[in-house]
Amino acid sequence: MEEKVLLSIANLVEKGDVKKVRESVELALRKGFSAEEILNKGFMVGMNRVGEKFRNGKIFIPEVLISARSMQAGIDLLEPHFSIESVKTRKKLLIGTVEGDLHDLGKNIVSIVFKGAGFEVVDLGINVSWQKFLEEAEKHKPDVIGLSSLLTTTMVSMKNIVKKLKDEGLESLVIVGGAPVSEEFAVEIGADLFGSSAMDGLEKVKRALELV
Ligand code: B12
Repeated sequence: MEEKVLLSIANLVEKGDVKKVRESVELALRKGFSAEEILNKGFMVGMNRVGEKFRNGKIFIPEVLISARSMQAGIDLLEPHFSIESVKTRKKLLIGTVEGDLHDLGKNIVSIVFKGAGFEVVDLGINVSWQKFLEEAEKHKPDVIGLSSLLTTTMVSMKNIVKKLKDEGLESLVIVGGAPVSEEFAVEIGADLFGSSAMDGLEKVKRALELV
């Protein structure tokens, strides 16, 4: 029963009602639900339903965009609620969605979760080429580089970017994620880590950097 508010967030994301999504997120936070619960049991449930309807041809791109906009509005409200941890050494994450791919909600969540854990985050946005990743990595010298891909077609870009970064001999850890990406794929393309979610990615990075 107490989870009703999370179910209603899922329904509102599905409908794409920005105003009501914001109101319900605020209500859920007041009721004591964590940002992680709101994300996983609210937003993700709603967005997966949207993905399913889209795949079955029941809705089209404009509806998906409307839902995505309402979810982003909710994510913005969650940002201050991802716990701020004081990490002794301030580490840096460089992140972007790979070339050819315009999906950014997952990447945005990864960014705020890492910020919440005390990382400095440089977000390169969407559709980021290997040249841009390389140029920015040389400029910022990040401890970690995060790549996001939501399309099976852009997993090829991901593979190419990892290769270029590794060929260049950069010392940054490379972590990959996104719905079609798997642990096996990460190993196959030579990435150092795979995150099935923003939280999973954070845990793995913290362990690799010996922050825990
Ligand atoms: C929203 C959406 C869109 C929106 C994106 C808006 C935006 N601002 O992002 C719009 C309408 C633009 C869109 C467009 C398209 N889309 Co789309 N889209 C989706 C949808 C419904 C949701 C994706 C999403 O945001 N999920 C919520 C986020 C939070 O989840 P997530 O990204 O998976 O992220 C989590 C983890 O994966 C992980 N993660 C993600 N990245 C990273 C990175 C790192 C480093 C780490 C550690 C973790 C991590 O952490 C996150 C949470 O903790 C999915 C269906 C689905 N269920 O995934 C389809 C989907 C991805 N889209 C699809 C398709 C086909 C398209 C289009 C090609 C459609 C078309 N014909 O034009 C275009 C492609 C445009 C392009 N070039 O990119 C297909 C892909 C099929 C495939 N296997 O390739 C899907 C699966 C829909 C479907 N069922 O068919 N889409």
